[in-house]
Amino acid sequence: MKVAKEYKGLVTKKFNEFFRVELNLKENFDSNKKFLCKIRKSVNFKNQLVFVGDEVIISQIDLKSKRATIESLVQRKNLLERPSVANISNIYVIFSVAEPKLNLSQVNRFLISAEQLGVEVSLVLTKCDLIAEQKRLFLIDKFQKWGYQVITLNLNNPNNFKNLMIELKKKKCSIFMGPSGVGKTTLLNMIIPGLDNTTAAVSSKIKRGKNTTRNVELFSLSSKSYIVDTPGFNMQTLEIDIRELPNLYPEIYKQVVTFGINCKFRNCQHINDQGCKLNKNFERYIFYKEMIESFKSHYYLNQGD
Ligand SMILES: Nc1nc2c(ncn2[C@@H]2O[C@H](COP(=O)(O)OP(=O)(O)O)[C@@H](O)[C@H]2O)c(=O)[nH]1
Ligand SMILES: [Mg+2]
Ligand SMILES: [Zn+2]
Repeated sequence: MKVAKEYKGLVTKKFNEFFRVELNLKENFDSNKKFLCKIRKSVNFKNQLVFVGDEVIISQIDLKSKRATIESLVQRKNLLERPSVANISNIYVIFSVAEPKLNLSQVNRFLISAEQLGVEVSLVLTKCDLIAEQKRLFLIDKFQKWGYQVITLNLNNPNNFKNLMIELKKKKCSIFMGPSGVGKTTLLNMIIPGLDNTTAAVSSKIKRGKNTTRNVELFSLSSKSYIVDTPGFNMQTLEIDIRELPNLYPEIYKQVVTFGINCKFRNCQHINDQGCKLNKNFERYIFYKEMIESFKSHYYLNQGD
């Protein structure tokens, strides 16, 4: 039984030349929402150019065999690399407040890396059961001043987790990003019951192979909300155009966009005081300045040869 119409669907999994495409419609054929698809041969884009998270137009929907054909790719909003996922709406940068110890410079680099995608970035602090309440409040305040929404989690207090779930269900497509050991897998297992990814403490050797070879996949949290299940998403390579760096710090771009500060030079790097209007009285300025200076020394070195 084939359906004549074309529908827009979401690629939630990719295996070689096959794609799992989910439809999200009122007339979604009830349980027949997921289809195994191949790209139409005559179409001028290749398998490698369609990623999990992409929206595609499918046709030749066969309700019985649950097969369909991908006709075209809808223009994507963004594309993350390693893992390749299209159309992310939210990045949650995850760090533990202890074990491993919080490293501010590392948090800074992850946040900058996340900002490069140009989507909403939030910070999640795990393992708050390991610190005093006062310290937790101190950290929330610190990172709010960095310009971020901060969500704190404590495995012993399920209420915190409930709030995160409510938030995730409002977002289109979220991904967790953070160094290893901070609790990303633990969190995903709580969010997607039955997923049973291997956490570090349990696994190490036995199941590591299985964990690292798993393909990236989207899991549905509500009718319009997905989370990326990825075993090994750390940090994008920091290949930043130096001129872009001010746009990756909320403390800076808010001054420019919201308050309209107007430095003397249009491409002001906010390093020298000459004609610079940026209020540099914020904690991360030192990280910013270091990064600009390291870019510069790199640039001059290359110019020298
Ligand atoms: N005390 C405490 N331990 C946690 C919490 N979340 C995760 N862990 C532990 O941290 C370790 C690493 O977690 P895992 O999810 O594998 O981290 P990942 O490397 O980021 O995926 C495991 O032993 C977890 O049980 C938490 O909120 N509190
Ligand atoms: Mg993990
Ligand atoms: Zn300036």
